[in-house]
Amino acid sequence: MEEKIARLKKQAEEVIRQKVGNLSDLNEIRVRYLGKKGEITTLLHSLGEIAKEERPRVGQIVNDARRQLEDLISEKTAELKEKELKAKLAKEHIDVTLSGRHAWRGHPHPLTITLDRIKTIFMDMGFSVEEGPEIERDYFNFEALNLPKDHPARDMQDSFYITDEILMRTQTSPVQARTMQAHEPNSPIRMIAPGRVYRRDDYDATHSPMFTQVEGLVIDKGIRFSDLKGTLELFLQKIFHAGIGVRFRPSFFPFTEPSAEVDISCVMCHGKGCRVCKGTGWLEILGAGMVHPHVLEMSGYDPKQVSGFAFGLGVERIAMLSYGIDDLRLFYDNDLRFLRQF
Ligand code: 2NM
Repeated sequence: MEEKIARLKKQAEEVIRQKVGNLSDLNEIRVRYLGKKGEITTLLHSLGEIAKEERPRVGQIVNDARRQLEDLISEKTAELKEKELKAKLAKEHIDVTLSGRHAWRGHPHPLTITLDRIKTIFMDMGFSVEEGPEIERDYFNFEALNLPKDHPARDMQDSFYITDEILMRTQTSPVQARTMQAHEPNSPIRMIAPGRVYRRDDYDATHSPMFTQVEGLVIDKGIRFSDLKGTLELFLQKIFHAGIGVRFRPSFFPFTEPSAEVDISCVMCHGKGCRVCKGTGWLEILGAGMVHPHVLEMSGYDPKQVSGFAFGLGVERIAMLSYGIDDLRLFYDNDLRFLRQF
């Protein structure tokens, strides 16, 4: 019995000292010798098999062996815990000298920047900013704007119809018609209507089936063509630069009479003639005119008492000329290499 105890103890001590490398192995050893069915525990239980006089002495030896093993296991546990902590700290160690990861900071899209600049210029001149639906009734999109039934824009080939009566708006002027009808007849209006418009078109460097427009409308007693000229000249000086050349050419729109197309001197060559202005020195930038009497009448205004001017421009075109962008698709493709430049 005594020999067996000494052998077991020696065996356990050797394994703990030399073989055990982690806490879970150590626990296995503890269970094997000191657990409920462990070898030392079993020895204690078998004390009944030896002579009565021998029991206290042998019991003492087994208990001593058990206590010493327990002490050794505690010691080894502390040692292993320390070792595991050190390994963990080494693995999770943070290099505080490493530069931090910066958060991505977003910014407005170049079209939004351009539209905001346009809005600010008109708001500074006392214009309100009005919005309306992109899915519009044929009546507001065409009828109320004096577009005849046989006008090419009304063709299925040129507009996105949803039903015979409903389509994607092809311009933002329906917002002007809606605003006039929402007003007391003949009350003054000074508004712009920015937003997306839709036309059946190819998608290439200069065409898109969706683009962004700003249309403007001013109605009051005694509004004249000179008000149109002054307002648009000031707008163009502010959106491009002071002193830019501006010229008005006669044109035609169903909703205005007289109508004009407005050019600026080429922003690339300053009027000398280049590829962008196709050698003319001028760039077409706006359409405008005095609101047609019939358009005023249809929305409840009396052309004998008030008059007005209106205009329309493309936001993409202004952004392209401001930033020197030569491909319209860059605005819609969401390539961060492009967008990060603004
Ligand atoms: C343009 C050119 C000329 C225009 C007309 C109207 C309204 F509602 F008053 F009739 N809104 N916008 C207009 C006039 C638009 O775009 C090139």
